Amino acid sequence: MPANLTPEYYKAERWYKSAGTAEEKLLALEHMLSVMPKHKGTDHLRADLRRKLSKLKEEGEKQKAGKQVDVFHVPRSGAGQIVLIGTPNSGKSSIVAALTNAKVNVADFPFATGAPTPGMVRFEDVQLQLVDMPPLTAEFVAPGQVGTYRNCDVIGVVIDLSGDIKEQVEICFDFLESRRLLLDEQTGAVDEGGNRLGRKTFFICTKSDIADDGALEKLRKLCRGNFDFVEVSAKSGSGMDKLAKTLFDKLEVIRVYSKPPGKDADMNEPFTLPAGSTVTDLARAVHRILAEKLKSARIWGSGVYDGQNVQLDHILQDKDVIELYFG
Ligand SMILES: Nc1nc2c(ncn2[C@@H]2O[C@H](COP(=O)(O)OP(=O)(O)OP(=O)(O)O)[C@@H](O)[C@H]2O)c(=O)[nH]1
Ligand SMILES: [Mg+2]
Repeated sequence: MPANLTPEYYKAERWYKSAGTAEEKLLALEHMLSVMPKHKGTDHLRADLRRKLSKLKEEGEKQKAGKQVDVFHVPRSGAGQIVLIGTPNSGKSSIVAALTNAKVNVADFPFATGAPTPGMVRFEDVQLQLVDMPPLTAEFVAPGQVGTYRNCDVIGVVIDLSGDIKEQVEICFDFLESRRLLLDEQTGAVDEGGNRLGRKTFFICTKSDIADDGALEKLRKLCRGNFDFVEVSAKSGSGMDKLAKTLFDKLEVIRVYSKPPGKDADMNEPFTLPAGSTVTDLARAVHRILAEKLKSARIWGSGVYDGQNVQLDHILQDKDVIELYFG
């Protein structure tokens, strides 16, 4: 009986074949099983995939003891991590060079960047991590590359507005969709353990200095879903301040300044916390053990009186100054 496999299944199969790590292979296999039509024609294939899956799980348990170095794993730093994606020569390294001190390779030939390269972007009083990446093409994605995206907070899709916009969009969407990295209406994208697979995504539209009029509009029309677009030029520097702000906004973090009782707050070193964090969350960030002894807090900031006493479950706002009292 024919298996009659769907395009979604073949997409998942490509994800499996290009996966560079056991974790990613496992996710891909689980997805292949979940999108495979269930009928007699697929019985054998299903059994085969289940076997592969349990073998991978067994091997994973064994390997946990001695982990290998993974060049695609970029340890996080600062208030959050944004990783760039794009086709060759789209201008990824130029953006990282413009916003950070990282030593990246900008060149007018493709595949100039061979490994993830992080740099720190300063936005007001916080540091954000921006990661340059090797390019994607329709034919080639470095094994393991998906791991960098899976691990980040936000994905920035870099599109060269002076290039073939349709082709770039197709290549980037194909990669992100097939690896379940997009957050869209269908993908609350979670794996079987309930872990989130998708990442927030937005578009950085570059080379605006040499793009045709209407290039950005063309890009907007090609992108299915609800995305933000920031237009920049690494050559002229236009749009770079807005991009730094967008990187901060996309991370959805707040800055909070801790104030010792009776003294001024240290306004140079904010704590960064996920938006929606409470006074207790801040106390945990300040000192995990002391947090249990937190008794009360006073806040200077938006929506409160100066020095107002607040409950421990009070939700903090960006730029609040807080005095914590421990018992
Ligand atoms: N005119 C113009 N040229 C740009 C701009 N940004 C990048 N370039 C040029 O485009 C070429 C490629 O830039 P890179 O930043 O190296 O591109 P990349 O995406 O990192 O390339 P790969 O590492 O190969 O993926 C270089 O010659 C840059 O000088 C821009 O905003 N305007
Ligand atoms: Mg590069």
